[in-house]
Amino acid sequence: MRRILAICAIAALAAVACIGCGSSDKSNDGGATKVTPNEEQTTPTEEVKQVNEAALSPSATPAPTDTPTPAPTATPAVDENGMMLLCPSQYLKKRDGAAYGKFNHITYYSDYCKRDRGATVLLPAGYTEEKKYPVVYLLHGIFGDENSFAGDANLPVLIGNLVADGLSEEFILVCPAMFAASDDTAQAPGFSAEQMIPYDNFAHDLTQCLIPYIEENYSVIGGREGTYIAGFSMGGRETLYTIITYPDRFRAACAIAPAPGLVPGVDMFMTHEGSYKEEEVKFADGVTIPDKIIICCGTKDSVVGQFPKSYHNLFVKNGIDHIWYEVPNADHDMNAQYSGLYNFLQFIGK
Ligand code: FER
Repeated sequence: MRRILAICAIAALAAVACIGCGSSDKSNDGGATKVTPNEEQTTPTEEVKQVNEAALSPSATPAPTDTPTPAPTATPAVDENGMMLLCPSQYLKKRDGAAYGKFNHITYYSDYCKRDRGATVLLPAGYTEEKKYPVVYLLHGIFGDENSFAGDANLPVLIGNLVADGLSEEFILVCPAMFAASDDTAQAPGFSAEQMIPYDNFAHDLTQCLIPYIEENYSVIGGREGTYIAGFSMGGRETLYTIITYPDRFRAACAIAPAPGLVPGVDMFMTHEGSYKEEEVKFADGVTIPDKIIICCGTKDSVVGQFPKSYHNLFVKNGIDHIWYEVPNADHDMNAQYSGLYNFLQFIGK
């Protein structure tokens, strides 16, 4: 209920600000606020397929004219860094010969928050204690929780298909609840400076409590070598915050449509004090840092707008090596989310 109210609050704020003049739906999407321009709502899979196909196929052949017309051009499928701009729609469909895992809910004691906290875990379909697996921590959007990604039936399908095709190694996916409230911080998510603190604090809960719990209770490679982090929107922002704060703990990172607030800024939701000053967003000399960092965002993101691009510009300015790309025609939606994950999950073990 709290989640629905919170989503309504985002939609209302967006409407007041006159952006995304259409319906808003945040279900089943890892916390994504999906703003659909005045059109019938479709299932995520249909929506992804339609947008993917529109973006990938050449435009219809124009009627013949007297003057020669240039050949129609398709949106490039892959960029210069090897990023597939859209997740191919067949990766979101179940197929024979691939195995798909199921999410389980777990509880761990957070010594940081001094309370039990939840997470969901997606083990590889053939999980066995005889192997040691990498772990990907996947962070949800604002107002989400540990069940946000677990409610997305496409996610195990995408992962199973990537593994079946040998594009990803088998890995354990852990989806935490990010809002790491402790007694001295805000107790509910929202758009105020005070309510940003528990989100940022998750970096400490993750590194001090959740990662050790997972390493103790599952058969994992562990350490920096076997630990990856990614997130969507608020989860993208906290992915960036976490790797700036704990650069030597993660092998690779991916921030999909990262929300504002890592550094000072103002948007339609709030004034962001900034978790870091711009000049602090850098890695100290000699520190081990993630091998790969992706920042990506839809070209039509009506919620976080140009903030992801501004992070890209800041990373360039501060000399942080990373990959930046934009997802053609994607809003703050599943197309952006699956595109980022499709590319990022192929880094696992490489
Ligand atoms: C904001 C804009 C968007 C913000 C958070 C978001 C904390 C997050 C959106 C999401 O997670 O979908 O200004 O501030």
